[in-house]
Amino acid sequence: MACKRGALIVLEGVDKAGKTTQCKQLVQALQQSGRPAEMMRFPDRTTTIGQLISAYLEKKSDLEDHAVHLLFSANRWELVPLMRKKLEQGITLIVDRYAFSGVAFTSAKPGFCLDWCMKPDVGLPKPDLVMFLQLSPAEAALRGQFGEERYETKVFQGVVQQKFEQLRKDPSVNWQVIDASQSVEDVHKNITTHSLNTVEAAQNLPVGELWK
Ligand code: Z5A
Repeated sequence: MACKRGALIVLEGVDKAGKTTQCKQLVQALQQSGRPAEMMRFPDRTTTIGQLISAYLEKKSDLEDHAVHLLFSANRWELVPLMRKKLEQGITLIVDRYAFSGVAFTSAKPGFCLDWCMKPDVGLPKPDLVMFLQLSPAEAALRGQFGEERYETKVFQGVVQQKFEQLRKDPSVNWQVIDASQSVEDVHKNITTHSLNTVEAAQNLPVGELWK
């Protein structure tokens, strides 16, 4: 007898918006309320593909821009069988970055358009909810300096922010913009409310296909 499926919930946002902090707290809150939940993050640096990506982000290797975009996408696809299995088992997945980061970061590079960047991720499991943690560059700066990894510069992050804005205009995706400048506790309350509604709504619906 099939059980009710888990929801696929994604947190997106620019650098230092608090995605990881909120993903962890949300998983805990769902578990404590008796709803099975697990966290995933992309890139998943533990796989063979993820290790190539990690070396690239840490600037230990250089990869051609199209090639690394396809690796980020392949890193999601390789986890799809596991994601589907967990969702079918009734486990809600809280995902730290997904295809939207893939598109926003690559399309922020010269010579790339959104359309080309979206293609490799067409058909991925479609999130039931994507929460975009909105934070201005000035507020992000208060949370510390940028790190040493690739992409961690003010100018590049500004272009990434604009690309996310373009992606959020797509009505086929259930976007919720969250004010990430509030305290950790207030952001958590807001995110939990949206997530509980989504977990209830998703349980009797099939998993959709992204951008199809
Ligand atoms: N990338 C890509 O190019 N293509 C793809 O397909 C994918 C990703 C999936 C992965 O970085 C890089 O890969 C990323 C995009 C690119 N590049 N960049 N930039 P990552 O996943 O390893 O790391 P990250 O996602 O960049 O982490 P982050 O953005 O730096 O952090 P965060 O998860 O949003 O925030 P946090 O770690 O939870 O919090 C940051 C700090 O702020 C920390 O000190 C917290 O204590 C503090 N914080 C959090 N919330 C608050 C509030 N509410 N108030 C005050 N302070 C707070």
